[in-house]
Amino acid sequence: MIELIQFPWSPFCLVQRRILEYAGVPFKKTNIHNQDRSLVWRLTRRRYYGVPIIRDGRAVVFETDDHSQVIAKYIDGKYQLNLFPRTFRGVDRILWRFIEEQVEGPCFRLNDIYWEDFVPKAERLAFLRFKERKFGRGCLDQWRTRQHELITDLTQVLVPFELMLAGRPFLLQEQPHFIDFDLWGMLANFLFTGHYQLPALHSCLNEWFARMSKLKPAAAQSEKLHS
Ligand SMILES: N[C@@H](CCC(=O)N[C@@H](CS)C(=O)NCC(=O)O)C(=O)O
Repeated sequence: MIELIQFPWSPFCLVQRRILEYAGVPFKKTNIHNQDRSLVWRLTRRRYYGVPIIRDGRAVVFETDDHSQVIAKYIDGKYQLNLFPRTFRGVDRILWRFIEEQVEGPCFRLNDIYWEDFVPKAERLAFLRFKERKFGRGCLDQWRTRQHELITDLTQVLVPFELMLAGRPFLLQEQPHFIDFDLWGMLANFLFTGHYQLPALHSCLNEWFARMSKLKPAAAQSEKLHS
């Protein structure tokens, strides 16, 4: 059984969790502590400390750079999900960079404003220190002060996706593409604590998000198509 090693709120982990759910196979989720990456470090033979990673029997799969998508491609190949069709090769890379930079930026900051909701007490010191070392002292308070501005930024950055969804059920085609899962993960991170809703004016995006959240496993869908 595949094991997903993760933080439950991480946008990148949410992407892989949703793909595994879509694959319709049983998988195990192992949550690690933000400040204790020893399991990841050990499994990757001291080559990686980020999350997510997956373990599948003797194989341990992890990203090789910020935009490599090694894990998603591994799951895609193993379960024949066709999430990276040839038609969009190249275009998909531009899109996932945009999603993981421009969309992820406001999403994780808006989620982190409520960090005390999801970081256990014992891990808060390490979490705060990690954030402040990476984004500067007082960053979480600054994001709280800028909350409305960040929501406006997010609304703006989602416009292209709303337009893409005006004419089809998923972002690029009639079936979900990796890009759908990638955007879903960023937005699921934004919505993680339950303090927000997706911008109401993006009605197609709201419908798409609900569709993506209850997507039936790929195998069940193709059985339906061929029955
Ligand atoms: N592009 C990577 C990004 C993964 C990533 O940034 N993970 C964060 C958690 S959300 C992490 O573990 N970063 C390293 C660290 O926190 O030290 C992916 O898609 O998996």
